[in-house]
Amino acid sequence: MTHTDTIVAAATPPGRGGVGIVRLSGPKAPELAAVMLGELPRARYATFAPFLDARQEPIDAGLALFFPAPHSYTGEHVLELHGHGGPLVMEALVSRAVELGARRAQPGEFTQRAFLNDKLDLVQAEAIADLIDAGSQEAARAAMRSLRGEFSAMVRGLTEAVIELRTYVEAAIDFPEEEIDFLADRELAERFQAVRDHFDGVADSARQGRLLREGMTVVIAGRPNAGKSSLLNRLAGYDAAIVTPIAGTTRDVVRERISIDGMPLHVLDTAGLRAGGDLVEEEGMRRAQAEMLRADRVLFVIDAAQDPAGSAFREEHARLPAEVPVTLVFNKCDLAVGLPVADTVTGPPRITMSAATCQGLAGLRAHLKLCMGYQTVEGGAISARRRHLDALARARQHTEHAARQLTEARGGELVAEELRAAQQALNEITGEFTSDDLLGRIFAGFCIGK
Ligand SMILES: Nc1nc2c(ncn2[C@@H]2O[C@H](COP(=O)(O)OP(=O)(O)O)[C@@H](O)[C@H]2O)c(=O)[nH]1
Ligand SMILES: [Mg+2]
Repeated sequence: MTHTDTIVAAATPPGRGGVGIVRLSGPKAPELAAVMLGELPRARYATFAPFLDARQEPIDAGLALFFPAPHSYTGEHVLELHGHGGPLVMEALVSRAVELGARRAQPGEFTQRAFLNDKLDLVQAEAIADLIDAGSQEAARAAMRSLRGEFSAMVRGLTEAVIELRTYVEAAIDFPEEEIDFLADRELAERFQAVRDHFDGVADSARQGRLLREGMTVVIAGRPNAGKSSLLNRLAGYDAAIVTPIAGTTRDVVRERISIDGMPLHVLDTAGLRAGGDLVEEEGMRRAQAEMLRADRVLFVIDAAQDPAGSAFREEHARLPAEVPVTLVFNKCDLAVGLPVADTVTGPPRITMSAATCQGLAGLRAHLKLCMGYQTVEGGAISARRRHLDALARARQHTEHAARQLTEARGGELVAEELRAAQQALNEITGEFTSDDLLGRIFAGFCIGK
């Protein structure tokens, strides 16, 4: 895949810095280098040169690096100009390149070209964005593993297992007189089971990888004064939200991004749920409801001293989104000593704690990790996205359909067809099979200049 146009962008973030880098990629890069630098620098050597404007005046002077195709990040001719990191210098260099026939790059366009030129697969391209966006050390390390190809290798291994199964079935179709016996073979059932187990292993890693990247969102809800904002502050480790003994203090949604052992946690504190608030509080409650719909979990905080039976939850239950899981947090246990906190075996899980003394806080953190299935992975996690999980789930479903065709209909053709579909879904992950639409969506999430 060759592009006819040459793209340019600042590769370093906007703002001031010691060094700023402008990058060009495409067929015109050598020609532009010759004009802007006076001559084409030696390939892959750092060459000190003036960066010239149209009147041959230096815009800046710095290091020029030329990477001839195909041995570059994008696989095309690439020129890097390392100048002084000021926004005006960077813009002047980009404008000069545009004057000379380059085009300003779209977000992620350099990496998209690298993908289209087979420099990396789609999972690796996504890992680059994940590395740049990583919110914790663990997430950065996981992105690096995906970038090195560990996740791609897992997906390819799984794809090969599916192909092997498919070949086995297709061999049977070629010999129709033996097909029926063959499809009833125990060996085939065992092979199906092995592929299923393989799916489970890869999906497990991918789930952890997605958690590391995206984390979970929890909404703190409950009656006014139950200690919701105090809980947010304890989880955040500083006073993010205003806490007072006055009911109705929190009116807007307060958001904090924290991490539990590397798992990003988005915590949202909301206005207390009660009847008879003023207009602002009403709006706050409406927003709280909207946030709960999008959450992975609701922490319903109860004042254990005032309401040891948790009747607030029973009263509000119907107004909480039915599909979002809830944890009941019995707060203020420091005041509730001796009070029996009503215990039920059924219903949502319960945590007893005190935002004042921090008693039970570690238990709540462990509980949040547990209910998202987050674990610190031995040997290291990889980074993954929802897109990967969806494709894995689809591939798995096709494999299950194939297994059902086998046991119920004994139709070899249909088994093979489903396995083909499974293989195609897996190919979407690494990008062997993609639509322009999907590529557009993936690379639009990158920063400009990457
Ligand atoms: N003793 C005690 N007081 C608490 C605890 N949590 C919160 N409070 C107090 O309860 C009042 C209401 O807390 P706040 O976090 O604003 O509740 P919210 O309305 O649910 O956000 C404040 O005076 C807090 O200091 C707790 O665990 N123990
Ligand atoms: Mg509050």
